[in-house]
Amino acid sequence: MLMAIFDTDRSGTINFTEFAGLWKYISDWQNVFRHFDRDRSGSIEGRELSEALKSFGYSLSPHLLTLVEQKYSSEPVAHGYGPPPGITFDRFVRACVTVKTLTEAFQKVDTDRDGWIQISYDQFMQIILSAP
Ligand SMILES: [Ca+2]
Ligand SMILES: [Ca+2]
Repeated sequence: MLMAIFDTDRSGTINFTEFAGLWKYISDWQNVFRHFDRDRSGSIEGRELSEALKSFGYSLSPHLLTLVEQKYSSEPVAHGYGPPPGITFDRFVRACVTVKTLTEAFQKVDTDRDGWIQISYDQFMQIILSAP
């Protein structure tokens, strides 16, 4: 996913300029992640997720927040080691980029901004496939 975003000249590799962009992007995200990981658990969970998304301008219903959390949380660990429960860094970035991509795709179609859209199967598939 990162490769696809940062390989801006689509050469299949990441050159120095692209790498610098990537590095800046990751360190920015790490700051965001640390900022919202209020209990310093190493993962984003519950309120931390809703606060993060709200600060990006996405106010999801509690039901949707639960779905996002379930979808992007690490699998529970049976043996007591592995990633902490909740959403770890790379999954957090993916969750935010997905929410952003899908929300923007919806808003582009919802031209009268009433929160409802009527779309064809083709448009629906385009929106889903545009998500990372
Ligand atoms: Ca946390
Ligand atoms: Ca509409």
